[in-house]
Amino acid sequence: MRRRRLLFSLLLVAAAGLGTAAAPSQPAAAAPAPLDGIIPAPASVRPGGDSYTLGAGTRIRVPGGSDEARRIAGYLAGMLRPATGYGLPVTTEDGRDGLVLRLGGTGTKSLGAEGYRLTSSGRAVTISAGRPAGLFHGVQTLRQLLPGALEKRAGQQPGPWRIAGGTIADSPRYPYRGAMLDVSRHFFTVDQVKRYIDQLAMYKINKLHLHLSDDQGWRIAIASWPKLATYGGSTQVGGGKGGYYTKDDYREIVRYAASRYLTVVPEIDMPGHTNAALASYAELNCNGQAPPLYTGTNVGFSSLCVPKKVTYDFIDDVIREIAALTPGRYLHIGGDEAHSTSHEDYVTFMDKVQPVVAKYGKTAIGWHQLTGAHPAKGAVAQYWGYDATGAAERQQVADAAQNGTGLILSPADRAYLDMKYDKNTPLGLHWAGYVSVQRSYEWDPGTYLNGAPEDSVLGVEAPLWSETLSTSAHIEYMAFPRLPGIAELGWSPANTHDWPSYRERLAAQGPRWDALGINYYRSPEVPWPAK
Ligand code: TNX
Repeated sequence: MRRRRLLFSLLLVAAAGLGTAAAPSQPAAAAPAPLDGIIPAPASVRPGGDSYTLGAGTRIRVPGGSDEARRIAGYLAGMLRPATGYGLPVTTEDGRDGLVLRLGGTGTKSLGAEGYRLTSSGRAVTISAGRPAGLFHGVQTLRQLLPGALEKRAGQQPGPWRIAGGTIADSPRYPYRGAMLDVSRHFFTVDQVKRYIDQLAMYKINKLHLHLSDDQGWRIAIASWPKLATYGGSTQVGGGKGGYYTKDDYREIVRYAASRYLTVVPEIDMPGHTNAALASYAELNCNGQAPPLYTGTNVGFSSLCVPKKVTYDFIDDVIREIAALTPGRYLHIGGDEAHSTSHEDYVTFMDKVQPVVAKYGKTAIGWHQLTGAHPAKGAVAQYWGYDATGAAERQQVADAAQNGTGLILSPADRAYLDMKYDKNTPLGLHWAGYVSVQRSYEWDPGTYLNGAPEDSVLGVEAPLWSETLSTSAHIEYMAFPRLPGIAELGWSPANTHDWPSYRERLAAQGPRWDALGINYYRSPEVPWPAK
């Protein structure tokens, strides 16, 4: 049904294209975008009735007007005004026309913490939700239903600004839909992180996992151990000057993410991946000697000193200070590639560190190696294995899931945005193989890990490791167009999964990304419209 509808609208567009062959400057955008043409695919779509057209008289109504709903209305207005050129005043007056944002009210409870309903007719487009996050996600849907030229910031664009008639009722498949940014291998500024947050929000991603420490750099100020940031953060891969977030910088990231309904998940990776900390404080080393700072890309050579008491004083301070900056429930403790820590030490270490996370009121997430130790009650494991991962390792993760450990799925040969698309990709790595756009999309989080109960899966995450990436253009080239696919796997019901229609929907994002200045990879797998 969905496919037939999409095909039909494509035929319409194609027919419109033929009809205007004599006048190529005429935009072929006569029909508004179909309601099921967005990413992530909505849970349910009922098209029909007249479309709505934004006009000079359109008002944005926030009846009842909680502060948060008003703020979202302001965000929507700010998004629509530049390209439409319309005033779009925001009012708390109720009414049956315009763009209406309704928070609470009848029938919205069933939409859950993040769901929304969007109803469009000739008179109004109404977005209803039980919670502000749902309103915000509904606004992202509305945005995608309008032409990509909406995103241009070079003055008024021609329009028309039409939204197809019908109803969307939508809520996510999974509560955890994350993206990780490695700010350690290369440092990214607050503004660069905000730019990525805005891009993630378009696709209803709700977690930003920041990989804040690694061998090459410690990126967050810790008052009780100041040299971590000032010395441990003073370089990066390749020997550049690195950087770190002051606590105010970090609060600003957390605040900005929250304004886009993303929660920040901070990660301090340990006991391995800790050279920057070991270089900053000699006493953290078993031999009492600080190693030099590291600017290469090897992994697995560093370890905190498991038997020393000072190690746990250090961890207590770091986790206390970071927990205090973290409104979300999760705190990620890494735990991957601890190749310089004996298994026995690793288990001892995790037994000691997980209670510290709980003591400061947070839930620990670890890379899935944590399942080889004793995951604490309520702990979450992030699976980053791939097709070549051995059966025993997979089984260990599945067994932990059966015992109550929640899972976040980030299979490296599907969800790792730092993997090259193919052998010609100028950036990225390929230890897990090449990850084409189709490959990154074609898997089901619900059935991916054999033996793991379906309800153990909290969601998905797309990590972006930055050994080879140092600019926003680099981030975007690797994330786009694969990130929206992972976002869709996290949001959309399994029965919407369909590569042939997905690639058409993805292609339709191209003009929007062009307008936003996103440096995406024009993969030949996707039928992009000509520029
Ligand atoms: C493996 S994935 C790592 C990272 C690297 C990444 C590069 C994981 C938990 N550890 O240290 O940056 O591969 O793709």
